[in-house]
Amino acid sequence: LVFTAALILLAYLIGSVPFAVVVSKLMGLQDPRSYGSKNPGATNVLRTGNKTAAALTLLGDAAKGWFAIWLAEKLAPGIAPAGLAMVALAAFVGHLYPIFLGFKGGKGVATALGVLVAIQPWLALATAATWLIIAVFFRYSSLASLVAAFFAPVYYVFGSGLAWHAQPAMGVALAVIGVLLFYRHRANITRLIQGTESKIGGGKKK
Ligand code: NKO
Repeated sequence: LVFTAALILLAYLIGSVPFAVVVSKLMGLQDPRSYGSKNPGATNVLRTGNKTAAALTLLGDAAKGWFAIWLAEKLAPGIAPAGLAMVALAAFVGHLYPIFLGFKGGKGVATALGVLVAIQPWLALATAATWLIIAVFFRYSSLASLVAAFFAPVYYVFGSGLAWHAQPAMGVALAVIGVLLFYRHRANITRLIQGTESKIGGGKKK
């Protein structure tokens, strides 16, 4: 149990590494917390026009979610489903409230994707496809994230028995991740309703 707690803490620390800030610093770009939505995330880094930096941010933030779970399974092969669900949640929470940024982090979309990849690659693919479809049709990154976050737990539960066996604890963790993701997008939700949300590739508010 102490070991599981240590793995949860480790997952939180891994999730806390803010790739938007790290990548921007390494590439000599402005701190993403100073422009656009002020969010340290791939979408906001894209607002600099630097697609490579945005892609690296997405990759890094997703990789850490995947890595936290992979590492926990590696270090504790027999970890209980509830323990692993806590590890998944901890990595996600690390991105939202990172100790390295004074607990002011991102919105968790890329990190949640990484978590899904570790839990169930097909689930991750279905969720990412959902994100992409909404993004292509509506051009709002935030809207795509919200729709994907709603469907991820739904897919997880309803896909159970078809392609995987859903663990109740992990289902709860995904639902909590979805709720937190919505909570972190509340300013985006307001902007979407008001029609002032910025579109992907738009650069600035319409
Ligand atoms: O700057 O407030 P902003 O407009 O930047 O940003 C809103 C945006 C923040 O998220 C990001 C990350 C973008 C990642 C894009 C690829 C996502 C692929 C689909 C993953 C969905 C996972 C949700 C699972 C929840 C359980 O939203």
